[in-house]
Amino acid sequence: MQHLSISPEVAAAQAEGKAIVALESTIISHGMPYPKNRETALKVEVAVRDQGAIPATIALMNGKVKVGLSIDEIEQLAKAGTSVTKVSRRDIPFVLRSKALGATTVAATMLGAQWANVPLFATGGIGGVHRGAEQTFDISADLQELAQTNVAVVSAGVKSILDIPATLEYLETHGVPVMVYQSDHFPAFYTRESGERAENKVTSAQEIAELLHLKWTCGLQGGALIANPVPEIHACERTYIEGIIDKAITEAEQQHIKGKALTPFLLSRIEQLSKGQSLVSNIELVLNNARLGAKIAVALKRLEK
Ligand code: PSU
Ligand code: MN
Repeated sequence: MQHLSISPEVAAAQAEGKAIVALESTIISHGMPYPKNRETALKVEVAVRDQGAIPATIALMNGKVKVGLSIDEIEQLAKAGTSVTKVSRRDIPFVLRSKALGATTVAATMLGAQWANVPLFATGGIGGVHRGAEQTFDISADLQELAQTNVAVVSAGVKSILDIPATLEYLETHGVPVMVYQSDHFPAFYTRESGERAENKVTSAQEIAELLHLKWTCGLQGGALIANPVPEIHACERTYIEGIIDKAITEAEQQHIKGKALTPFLLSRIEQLSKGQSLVSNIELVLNNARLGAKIAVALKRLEK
């Protein structure tokens, strides 16, 4: 891909056969407030390194898809916040042409990772089928990307700003493997349970890597979703956070917020309404996902060799 710019560190890691973990940038610009977003993005990179892998945060800059950002570039994204363009698959050509700063969603980060031959990506939460999608048709492009791009995504499940059963049905229809790490319950981001059961429980990073390797050596196109429940001590109380999510959704409806603005609106309202309590869970689950992601990336590299 001629519009790709791989950082020297990531390029060296590739040449040496080291494991790499892709990381998204919309979570920095639109997912958390400054300066917690900057602090978290940098901590996530350290968590990946501690497990023996190299972090590759992805964003659009100066007409390139950049894989591997410097501390200054992360700072720039964190400070600019929601003034940065949120880039999903459809937005890539526009932002490359304008050379604007673009923060990649799960979908666009998966594409950047695939172009750079990085099969593993860790984040907080993915987009999915929104509640009321039977009326609005609001289904995140992240799900379609999981169906077609060969990158596995580690997330803490799906926030209940979304219709979780419908999201799981969509993934099933599109042949996306969903595995839940060390739990019988599909997690709902802030909480370890969503009411949906885990159809495929996995117990180790090695097992996950073997499943991914099998999928791809069979020539099965597309990604996989690895759901990693938030650690118990950092989980939110379910009825409390559900109440806040319902309130945020009602406000979004009243203010006619839709399209690409909806998810960032809900994320920031949940954070405000919970007086920062949800942010603590959010940060901890992202770090937890980075650690698991790095372990899987290391195990995958070993299988490839
Ligand atoms: N969900 C979260 N945190 C996030 C996002 C979703 O819990 O930061 C971001 C991700 O970048 C995801 C995007 O890919 O929102 C989905 O946006 P949309 O629903 O507009 O597709
Ligand atoms: Mn949408």
